[in-house]
Amino acid sequence: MYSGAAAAAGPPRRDFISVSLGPEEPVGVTGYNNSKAWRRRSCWRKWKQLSRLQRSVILFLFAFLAVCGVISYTSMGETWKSITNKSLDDHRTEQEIPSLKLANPAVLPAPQKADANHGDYPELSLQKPPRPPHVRRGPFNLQIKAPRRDTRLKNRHDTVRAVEELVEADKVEKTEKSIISWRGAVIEPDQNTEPPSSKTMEPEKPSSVEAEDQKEPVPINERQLAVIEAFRHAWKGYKNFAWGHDELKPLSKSYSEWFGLGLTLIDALDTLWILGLKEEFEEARKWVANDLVFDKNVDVNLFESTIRILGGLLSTYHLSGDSLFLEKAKDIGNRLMPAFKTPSKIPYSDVNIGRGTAHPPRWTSDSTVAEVTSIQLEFRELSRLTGDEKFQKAVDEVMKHVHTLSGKNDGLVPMFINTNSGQFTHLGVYTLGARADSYYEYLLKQWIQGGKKEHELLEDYMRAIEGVKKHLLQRSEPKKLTFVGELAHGHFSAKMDHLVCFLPGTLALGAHNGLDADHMKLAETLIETCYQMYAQVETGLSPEIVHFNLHAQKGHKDVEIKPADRHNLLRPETVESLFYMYRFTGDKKYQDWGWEILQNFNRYTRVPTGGYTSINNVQNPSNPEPRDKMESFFLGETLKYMFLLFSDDMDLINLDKYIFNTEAHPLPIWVPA
Ligand code: DMJ
Repeated sequence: MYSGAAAAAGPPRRDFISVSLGPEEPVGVTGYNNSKAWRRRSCWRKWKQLSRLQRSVILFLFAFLAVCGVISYTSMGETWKSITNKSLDDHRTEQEIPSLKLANPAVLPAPQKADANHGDYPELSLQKPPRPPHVRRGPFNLQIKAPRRDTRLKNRHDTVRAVEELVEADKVEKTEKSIISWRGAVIEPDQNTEPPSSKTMEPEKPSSVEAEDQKEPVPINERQLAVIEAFRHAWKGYKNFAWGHDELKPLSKSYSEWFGLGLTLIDALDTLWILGLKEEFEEARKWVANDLVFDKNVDVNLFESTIRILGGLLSTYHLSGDSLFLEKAKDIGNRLMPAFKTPSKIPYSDVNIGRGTAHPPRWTSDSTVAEVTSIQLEFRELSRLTGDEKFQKAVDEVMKHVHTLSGKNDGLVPMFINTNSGQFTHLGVYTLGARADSYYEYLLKQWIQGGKKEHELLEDYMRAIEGVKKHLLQRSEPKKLTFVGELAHGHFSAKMDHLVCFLPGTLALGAHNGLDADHMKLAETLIETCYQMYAQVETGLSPEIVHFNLHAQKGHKDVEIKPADRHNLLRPETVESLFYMYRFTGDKKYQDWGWEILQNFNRYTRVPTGGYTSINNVQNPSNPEPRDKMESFFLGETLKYMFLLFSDDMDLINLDKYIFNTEAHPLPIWVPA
């Protein structure tokens, strides 16, 4: 290019040309000599041939170019540095996120990251070294950091959700730093709305457990030993044939899966602890530590996994002080949160804990009222322990919403609620049995858990008990047993599920906490009825559902059983209520009734090779028709309540310090009564 310019120019410029580029003679005429020495000599000769003016011009041009070069180098350098910083920041931010994830896997909403979006983060390489802190430059980072997160998120399927996750993660991180104090299982009245201390993340024993440890231990009595023996027998079957699976099938010596999460093992953890089965507890703990993985592409029922898994892990954390269980609780808690992403905020029944998606059952967009209103104790406690209010907020919102709904009948609620509209559906049917039962239980228990301050809960509870008295109570013939029936579009039905037998215990608990004394009276009459549901049956075991006789008929007992209802699933409700009744009255007849029931479980449901089984026919002692399934609540609830019922230690799980969730997992009361 410079050669062409020279051809058109006058003499000075011609000189310039010959100096800068051209060889002295055309290649091939004199031969090509490209040695360094030749080139040096040739250049020097040329330089010497130039006039002084020419040399000065050339030197001046060189100097000028040099100055320009220095200036542009400096400004390029800044730009380059900023680019370099930006890229280093990218790496740091990318690393920050996985490292948050590693440090606190549970507080990040892990499900979406787990598998679905793995491929969305190719840039999140842990191998890229982070920029050392001293290289950081405030303004650059401030400008770059926020968009950086957007860039990281841009490939995600659900950007909104991803942003929420990051905000949540940041919130958790900040809250954990700002937390100040933690006093174990019980917090001070004025602290109960404050975020808990970051110490809660450490394996510190809750103070209430320490206090109990300091007392003289009350010796275990014979009936308790019988419970321990029964538990060991059940555990033997589970361990031999179903270890790490959901439920034991004791007859076929195999197992069944529901969620594939070791349901029986988790449900049984705190029972192992309370019964003092240390070796078995350690073994189970090891399984939780090494094998319990929630990052699974599996649909779980929100309610069942909350009461059994989240509840079981939280209570075991409180009893043992072992932070492993809190970490696992946080993990499952986070994975269940997508259930609340519905138009009405009434949660869906099912959540895929691996994918982070939730949905209602295939045939309806309704959820069950009991299910959406009986997850509160667990999520509220999870918020208190983690300092992350999102869990409590989600479940409190459900209660507040249900509080305002129309469609109740004197405080009694229908059985279904729509996740789109947030309204009750299938109006006009009222029961305290399946699909509504624990709504009433959790009204009272949340009120107690929170230090008896949440008046709407108490209001709803009191109104509902009045509704029960007004619409559902009747007396049977011939024994005049008071029972709780059902109401369908104005028609009373004398049908009572065994599930309703939670009610005497709940009423007694309310009375113990200062509610009407006539609640205790009602509890006493109802527990008698529940006992009769066992005593009047051939095997001494209650069926799933009974129908009471309203009119005396010769040769008929109070209790009638329909063929479809005569199964027994090893349910706990009556034993649970017996435990409360004994605790609050000290009347040993309740222990004796429980003892009868345990013996009948041993007689008709015990499988010699290990485990207990639900049965199909409580009316046939010679063939109760074993079903080949041991439900997880037999270990989680039934045997636990038996052990506590028989205990001479009235403080063993003190009812002024603990509130049992609906799966018998004790959680601390936030303010001691
Ligand atoms: C348990 O899972 C809980 O007690 C629940 O509230 C009702 N059903 C079973 C036990 O019967």
